[in-house]
Amino acid sequence: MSMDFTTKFNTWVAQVEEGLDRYLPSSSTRPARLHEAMRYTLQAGGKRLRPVLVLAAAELCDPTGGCDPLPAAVAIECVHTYSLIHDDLPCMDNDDLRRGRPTAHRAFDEATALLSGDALLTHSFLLLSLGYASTPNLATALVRTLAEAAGSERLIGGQVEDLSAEKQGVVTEEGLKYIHLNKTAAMIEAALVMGAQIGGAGSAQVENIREAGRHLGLSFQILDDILDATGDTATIGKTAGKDARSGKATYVRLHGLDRARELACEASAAAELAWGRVEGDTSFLRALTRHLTDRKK
Ligand code: GRG
Repeated sequence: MSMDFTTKFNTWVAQVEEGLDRYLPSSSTRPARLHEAMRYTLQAGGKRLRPVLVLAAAELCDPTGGCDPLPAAVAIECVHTYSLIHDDLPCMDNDDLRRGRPTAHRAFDEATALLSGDALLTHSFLLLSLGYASTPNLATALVRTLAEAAGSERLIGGQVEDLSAEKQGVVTEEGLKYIHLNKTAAMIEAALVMGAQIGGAGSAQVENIREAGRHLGLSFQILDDILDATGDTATIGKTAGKDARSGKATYVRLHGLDRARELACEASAAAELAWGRVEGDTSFLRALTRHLTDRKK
Protein backbone atom coordinates (compact mmCIF):
# COMPACT_ATOMS: atom_id res chain seq x y z
CA MET A 1 0.00 0.00 0.00
CA SER A 2 1.43 3.38 -0.91
CA MET A 3 1.59 5.86 1.95
CA ASP A 4 1.18 9.55 1.26
CA PHE A 5 4.20 11.83 1.37
CA THR A 6 3.73 13.28 4.86
CA THR A 7 3.05 9.93 6.48
CA LYS A 8 6.13 8.45 4.87
CA PHE A 9 8.31 11.45 5.77
CA ASN A 10 7.12 11.36 9.40
CA THR A 11 7.65 7.60 9.62
CA TRP A 12 11.25 8.00 8.47
CA VAL A 13 11.85 10.96 10.80
CA ALA A 14 10.63 8.80 13.71
CA GLN A 15 13.05 6.03 12.69
CA VAL A 16 15.87 8.58 12.53
CA GLU A 17 15.02 9.96 15.99
CA GLU A 18 15.04 6.43 17.37
CA GLY A 19 18.37 5.74 15.60
CA LEU A 20 19.95 8.93 17.00
CA ASP A 21 19.03 7.80 20.49
CA ARG A 22 20.21 4.24 19.91
CA TYR A 23 23.54 5.01 18.22
CA LEU A 24 24.82 7.83 20.43
CA PRO A 25 26.48 7.28 23.81
CA SER A 26 23.99 8.02 26.61
CA SER A 27 24.22 11.43 28.25
CA SER A 28 25.38 9.79 31.49
CA THR A 29 28.38 8.17 29.76
CA ARG A 30 31.63 9.68 31.08
CA PRO A 31 32.42 12.50 30.36
CA ALA A 32 28.74 13.22 30.86
CA ARG A 33 28.91 16.94 29.99
CA LEU A 34 30.38 16.16 26.56
CA HIS A 35 27.78 13.50 25.77
CA GLU A 36 25.02 15.77 27.03
CA ALA A 37 26.27 18.51 24.68
CA MET A 38 26.41 16.09 21.71
CA ARG A 39 22.82 15.05 22.34
CA TYR A 40 21.69 18.61 23.14
CA THR A 41 22.08 19.86 19.55
CA LEU A 42 21.61 16.51 17.84
CA GLN A 43 18.27 15.86 19.52
CA ALA A 44 16.95 19.42 19.26
CA GLY A 45 14.73 18.39 16.36
CA GLY A 46 16.16 19.53 13.03
CA LYS A 47 14.26 18.76 9.84
CA ARG A 48 16.27 15.51 9.43
CA LEU A 49 16.43 16.09 5.71
CA ARG A 50 19.78 14.39 5.13
CA PRO A 51 19.04 11.17 7.05
CA VAL A 52 15.61 10.92 5.40
CA LEU A 53 17.35 11.25 2.02
CA VAL A 54 19.61 8.31 2.96
CA LEU A 55 16.58 6.16 3.83
CA ALA A 56 14.64 7.25 0.73
CA ALA A 57 17.51 6.62 -1.70
CA ALA A 58 18.19 3.21 -0.13
CA GLU A 59 14.54 2.22 -0.57
CA LEU A 60 14.49 3.59 -4.12
CA CYS A 61 17.48 1.45 -5.12
CA ASP A 62 16.56 -1.65 -3.12
CA PRO A 63 12.86 -1.79 -2.21
CA THR A 64 13.48 -5.15 -0.48
CA GLY A 65 15.52 -3.34 2.20
CA GLY A 66 18.37 -5.87 2.17
CA CYS A 67 20.86 -3.65 4.01
CA ASP A 68 19.98 -1.35 6.94
CA PRO A 69 20.49 2.34 6.01
CA LEU A 70 19.88 3.65 9.57
CA PRO A 71 23.53 3.73 10.78
CA ALA A 72 24.46 5.77 7.68
CA ALA A 73 21.44 8.05 8.17
CA VAL A 74 22.51 8.72 11.77
CA ALA A 75 26.15 9.19 10.67
CA ILE A 76 25.31 11.95 8.19
CA GLU A 77 23.08 13.74 10.72
CA CYS A 78 26.03 13.66 13.15
CA VAL A 79 28.29 15.33 10.56
CA HIS A 80 25.61 17.89 9.68
CA THR A 81 25.03 18.70 13.36
CA TYR A 82 28.77 19.10 14.01
CA SER A 83 28.89 21.62 11.13
CA LEU A 84 26.00 23.60 12.66
CA ILE A 85 27.62 23.64 16.13
CA HIS A 86 30.93 24.85 14.73
CA ASP A 87 29.25 27.36 12.39
CA ASP A 88 27.53 28.96 15.41
CA LEU A 89 30.76 29.41 17.41
CA PRO A 90 32.03 32.93 18.16
CA CYS A 91 34.95 32.43 15.72
CA MET A 92 32.47 31.83 12.88
CA ASP A 93 28.85 33.09 12.80
CA ASN A 94 28.65 33.75 16.56
CA ASP A 95 24.98 32.84 16.76
CA ASP A 96 22.77 32.46 19.82
CA LEU A 97 19.94 30.35 18.46
CA ARG A 98 19.86 27.04 16.61
CA ARG A 99 17.00 24.59 16.11
CA GLY A 100 14.90 26.84 18.33
CA ARG A 101 17.27 26.59 21.31
CA PRO A 102 20.30 28.48 22.61
CA THR A 103 23.33 27.36 20.58
CA ALA A 104 25.67 24.77 22.13
CA HIS A 105 28.31 27.32 23.20
CA ARG A 106 25.59 29.41 24.91
CA ALA A 107 23.97 26.42 26.65
CA PHE A 108 27.33 24.87 27.67
CA ASP A 109 30.57 26.75 27.01
CA GLU A 110 32.74 27.31 23.97
CA ALA A 111 35.23 24.49 24.58
CA THR A 112 32.46 21.95 25.25
CA ALA A 113 30.58 23.04 22.12
CA LEU A 114 33.70 22.79 19.97
CA LEU A 115 34.57 19.36 21.36
CA SER A 116 30.98 18.09 21.04
CA GLY A 117 31.19 18.95 17.31
CA ASP A 118 34.55 17.18 17.02
CA ALA A 119 33.11 14.14 18.79
CA LEU A 120 30.02 14.01 16.54
CA LEU A 121 32.21 14.15 13.43
CA THR A 122 34.42 11.34 14.72
CA HIS A 123 31.45 9.30 15.88
CA SER A 124 29.94 9.33 12.40
CA PHE A 125 32.86 7.37 10.96
CA LEU A 126 32.78 4.95 13.89
CA LEU A 127 29.10 4.31 13.10
CA LEU A 128 29.88 3.56 9.46
CA SER A 129 32.70 1.17 10.35
CA LEU A 130 30.58 -0.66 12.93
CA GLY A 131 27.28 -0.55 11.06
CA TYR A 132 28.66 -1.98 7.81
CA ALA A 133 31.44 -4.22 9.20
CA SER A 134 29.93 -7.29 7.54
CA THR A 135 30.11 -5.60 4.09
CA PRO A 136 33.61 -4.06 4.04
CA ASN A 137 33.42 -2.80 0.44
CA LEU A 138 30.22 -0.94 1.23
CA ALA A 139 31.72 0.43 4.47
CA THR A 140 34.73 1.79 2.55
CA ALA A 141 32.50 3.33 -0.13
CA LEU A 142 30.33 5.04 2.50
CA VAL A 143 33.35 6.38 4.41
CA ARG A 144 34.72 7.77 1.17
CA THR A 145 31.43 9.43 0.15
CA LEU A 146 30.96 11.06 3.55
CA ALA A 147 34.61 12.09 3.95
CA GLU A 148 34.73 13.66 0.49
CA ALA A 149 31.50 15.59 1.05
CA ALA A 150 32.54 16.84 4.51
CA GLY A 151 36.16 17.53 3.59
CA SER A 152 38.36 20.46 2.62
CA GLU A 153 37.17 20.64 -0.99
CA ARG A 154 33.46 20.53 -0.21
CA LEU A 155 31.69 21.31 3.12
CA ILE A 156 34.72 22.86 4.81
CA GLY A 157 35.91 24.48 1.55
CA GLY A 158 32.48 26.06 1.07
CA GLN A 159 32.46 27.31 4.65
CA VAL A 160 35.95 28.83 4.27
CA GLU A 161 34.97 30.74 1.10
CA ASP A 162 31.71 31.80 2.74
CA LEU A 163 33.58 33.29 5.71
CA SER A 164 36.10 35.04 3.48
CA ALA A 165 33.39 36.48 1.17
CA GLU A 166 31.65 37.84 4.26
CA LYS A 167 34.88 39.34 5.59
CA GLN A 168 35.76 40.97 2.28
CA GLY A 169 32.18 42.08 1.65
CA VAL A 170 32.50 40.94 -1.96
CA VAL A 171 30.41 38.28 -3.68
CA THR A 172 30.39 37.14 -7.29
CA GLU A 173 27.98 34.75 -9.00
CA GLU A 174 30.78 32.21 -9.42
CA GLY A 175 31.87 32.57 -5.79
CA LEU A 176 28.34 32.16 -4.52
CA LYS A 177 27.78 29.04 -6.61
CA TYR A 178 31.00 27.53 -5.25
CA ILE A 179 29.86 28.26 -1.69
CA HIS A 180 26.37 26.83 -2.15
CA LEU A 181 27.46 23.75 -4.10
CA ASN A 182 30.00 22.88 -1.44
CA LYS A 183 28.63 24.18 1.85
CA THR A 184 25.12 22.87 1.25
CA ALA A 185 24.70 20.68 -1.84
CA ALA A 186 27.68 18.41 -1.02
CA MET A 187 25.99 16.91 2.05
CA ILE A 188 22.61 16.59 0.32
CA GLU A 189 24.27 14.79 -2.62
CA ALA A 190 26.23 12.60 -0.18
CA ALA A 191 23.06 11.58 1.69
CA LEU A 192 21.44 10.42 -1.55
CA VAL A 193 24.61 8.71 -2.81
CA MET A 194 25.09 6.86 0.50
CA GLY A 195 21.51 5.61 0.32
CA ALA A 196 22.07 4.51 -3.29
CA GLN A 197 25.30 2.71 -2.32
CA ILE A 198 23.47 0.90 0.50
CA GLY A 199 20.76 -0.05 -2.00
CA GLY A 200 23.44 -1.57 -4.27
CA ALA A 201 22.96 0.91 -7.15
CA GLY A 202 25.29 0.77 -10.16
CA SER A 203 27.48 3.72 -11.10
CA ALA A 204 25.10 5.25 -13.70
CA GLN A 205 22.24 5.25 -11.21
CA VAL A 206 24.51 6.71 -8.50
CA GLU A 207 25.63 9.54 -10.81
CA ASN A 208 22.05 10.36 -11.83
CA ILE A 209 21.03 10.45 -8.18
CA ARG A 210 24.04 12.64 -7.35
CA GLU A 211 22.98 15.07 -10.11
CA ALA A 212 19.44 15.33 -8.68
CA GLY A 213 21.01 15.96 -5.25
CA ARG A 214 23.15 18.78 -6.62
CA HIS A 215 20.11 20.66 -7.95
CA LEU A 216 18.10 19.87 -4.83
CA GLY A 217 20.96 21.19 -2.70
CA LEU A 218 21.13 24.45 -4.68
CA SER A 219 17.39 24.96 -4.48
CA PHE A 220 17.48 24.18 -0.73
CA GLN A 221 20.19 26.77 -0.11
CA ILE A 222 18.52 29.51 -2.18
CA LEU A 223 15.37 28.90 -0.10
CA ASP A 224 17.50 29.10 3.05
CA ASP A 225 18.72 32.54 1.88
CA ILE A 226 15.12 33.60 1.16
CA LEU A 227 13.89 32.39 4.55
CA ASP A 228 16.66 34.26 6.33
CA ALA A 229 15.45 37.44 4.60
CA THR A 230 11.71 36.87 4.92
CA GLY A 231 11.09 34.38 7.75
CA ASP A 232 10.72 35.05 11.45
CA THR A 233 13.08 33.77 14.11
CA ALA A 234 10.43 31.68 15.90
CA THR A 235 9.49 29.79 12.73
CA ILE A 236 12.97 29.19 11.30
CA GLY A 237 14.48 28.39 14.73
CA LYS A 238 17.59 30.52 14.10
CA THR A 239 18.21 34.25 14.04
CA ALA A 240 16.31 35.70 11.07
CA GLY A 241 17.81 38.58 9.06
CA LYS A 242 21.35 37.68 10.14
CA ASP A 243 22.69 37.28 6.58
CA ALA A 244 21.87 40.85 5.57
CA ARG A 245 23.19 42.31 8.84
CA SER A 246 26.50 40.46 8.55
CA GLY A 247 26.89 41.14 4.80
CA LYS A 248 26.80 37.45 3.95
CA ALA A 249 27.06 36.19 0.38
CA THR A 250 23.51 35.12 -0.51
CA TYR A 251 21.31 34.85 -3.59
CA VAL A 252 19.00 37.48 -2.10
CA ARG A 253 21.89 39.92 -1.74
CA LEU A 254 23.22 39.24 -5.23
CA HIS A 255 19.93 39.04 -7.15
CA GLY A 256 17.16 40.43 -4.93
CA LEU A 257 14.22 38.50 -3.52
CA ASP A 258 12.16 38.04 -6.68
CA ARG A 259 15.03 36.73 -8.80
CA ALA A 260 16.17 34.50 -5.91
CA ARG A 261 12.67 32.98 -5.84
CA GLU A 262 12.87 32.34 -9.60
CA LEU A 263 16.30 30.76 -9.23
CA ALA A 264 15.05 28.46 -6.45
CA CYS A 265 12.22 27.32 -8.74
CA GLU A 266 14.67 26.80 -11.61
CA ALA A 267 16.96 24.67 -9.43
CA SER A 268 13.97 22.70 -8.20
CA ALA A 269 12.80 22.14 -11.80
CA ALA A 270 16.30 20.96 -12.72
CA ALA A 271 16.11 18.48 -9.83
CA GLU A 272 12.71 17.24 -11.13
CA LEU A 273 14.25 16.70 -14.54
CA ALA A 274 17.18 14.85 -13.00
CA TRP A 275 14.80 12.57 -11.04
CA GLY A 276 13.37 11.63 -14.45
CA ARG A 277 16.69 10.01 -15.35
CA VAL A 278 16.75 7.93 -12.16
CA GLU A 279 15.43 4.36 -12.26
CA GLY A 280 12.79 3.13 -9.83
CA ASP A 281 9.94 4.75 -7.92
CA THR A 282 11.07 8.35 -7.40
CA SER A 283 7.64 9.63 -6.32
CA PHE A 284 8.67 10.31 -2.70
CA LEU A 285 11.86 12.11 -3.71
CA ARG A 286 10.03 14.19 -6.30
CA ALA A 287 7.40 15.14 -3.71
CA LEU A 288 10.16 16.03 -1.25
CA THR A 289 11.82 18.24 -3.89
CA ARG A 290 8.54 20.14 -4.37
CA HIS A 291 7.88 20.30 -0.64
CA LEU A 292 11.32 21.83 0.05
CA THR A 293 10.73 24.54 -2.56
CA ASP A 294 7.55 25.59 -0.72
CA ARG A 295 8.97 25.25 2.79
CA LYS A 296 8.59 27.91 5.51
CA LYS A 297 11.45 26.72 7.77
C1 GRG B 1 31.71 24.52 10.27
C2 GRG B 1 32.67 22.94 8.54
C3 GRG B 1 31.62 23.87 8.95
C4 GRG B 1 30.61 24.06 8.11
C5 GRG B 1 29.45 24.85 8.42
C6 GRG B 1 26.28 23.94 7.92
C7 GRG B 1 27.16 25.12 7.74
C8 GRG B 1 28.53 24.89 7.24
C9 GRG B 1 26.75 26.34 8.08
C10 GRG B 1 25.42 26.62 8.68
C11 GRG B 1 24.78 27.76 7.98
C12 GRG B 1 24.19 27.38 6.67
C13 GRG B 1 23.12 28.27 6.13
C14 GRG B 1 24.60 26.34 6.02
C15 GRG B 1 24.10 25.90 4.73
C16 GRG B 1 23.51 24.56 4.89
C17 GRG B 1 22.24 24.66 5.64
C18 GRG B 1 21.08 25.29 4.98
C19 GRG B 1 22.21 24.19 6.87
C20 GRG B 1 21.00 24.11 7.67
O1 GRG B 1 20.40 22.88 7.34
P1 GRG B 1 18.91 22.55 7.75
O2 GRG B 1 18.03 23.68 7.36
O3 GRG B 1 19.04 22.50 9.33
O4 GRG B 1 18.58 21.21 7.20
P2 GRG B 1 18.29 21.55 10.36
O5 GRG B 1 18.51 22.22 11.69
O6 GRG B 1 16.83 21.48 9.97
O7 GRG B 1 18.96 20.22 10.29
